[in-house]
Amino acid sequence: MTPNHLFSTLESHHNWLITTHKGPDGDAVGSVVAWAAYAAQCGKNYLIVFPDQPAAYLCPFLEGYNWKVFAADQTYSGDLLFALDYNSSSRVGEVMSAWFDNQTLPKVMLDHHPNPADFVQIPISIPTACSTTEVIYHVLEDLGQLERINLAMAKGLYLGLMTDTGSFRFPSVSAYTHQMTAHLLSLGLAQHEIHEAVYDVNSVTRLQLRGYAIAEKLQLHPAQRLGIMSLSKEELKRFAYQKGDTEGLVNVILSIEGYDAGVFMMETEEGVKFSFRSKGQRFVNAFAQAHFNGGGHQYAAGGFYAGSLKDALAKLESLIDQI
Ligand SMILES: [Mn+2]
Repeated sequence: MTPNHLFSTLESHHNWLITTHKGPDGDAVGSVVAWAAYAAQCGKNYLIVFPDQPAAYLCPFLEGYNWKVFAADQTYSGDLLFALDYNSSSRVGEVMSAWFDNQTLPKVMLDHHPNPADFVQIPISIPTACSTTEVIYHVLEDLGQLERINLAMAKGLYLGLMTDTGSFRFPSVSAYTHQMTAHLLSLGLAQHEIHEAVYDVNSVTRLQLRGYAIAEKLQLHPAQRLGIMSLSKEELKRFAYQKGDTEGLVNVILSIEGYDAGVFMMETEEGVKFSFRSKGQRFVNAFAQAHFNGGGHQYAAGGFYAGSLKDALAKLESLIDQI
């Protein structure tokens, strides 16, 4: 499945630029960490370039790595460019995508989002993989490089697996996922430390924001088996919102008995950000794409509305039977 020329491309380039999508999540950070650690294992120089600052809880995973947040007035030199955990250059945001598209160096994508755009020379897309770190593992297996995986790589690979599968519970988890996990644990990986680093780092205001959203801001639509949660700029400010504070909050809706779809909406300076989640026979990516400039996976998609929270909510409510 992995193109033959990938190996020769990796061999013949020594300065790797590693990028991931805007608003990097656990899989994005896990992927770049695993790939950077692999670069180091192979004796390459590398630089990780993020479109924006990763959330605070993910920064400890980046300790000791060479990474920067993209700035339009800086130059980033390398001879091979990697796009990890995204399937179109638009996913790095307007400013960085202009830079990305202008680069003449060879580009490699490693990703698991469906329907990749044609934006790199070597696209490696495995939509059935539960995370991009699983794609990376697959590629290393195809290249006969599994023995190169060290503890540093294992940490990144596990971080992506754990976060993109809701701790190994989503339908995307396969026997292969668990075989990969078994290999990572056999290297001495302390998996409980990764769970604690991601899930046991709540601030009091973060918990209070989540409690408030559930208690006061959850609209239930039992006939549609759908819940909608929304937070305004003022509400976020009241609870000293920090990036990442609302991550996974939308999944709470899916945990309600009899509900199989959830929408979380958050007001920002630019407009309203949406997170759509579903399970079972219900899919949300087509809806997100058709109505809210978004897309993603069948069960997890994002979206955006350029306008007020009130208008975004009104639009969503008018379309409620189509979700
Ligand atoms: Mn992912």
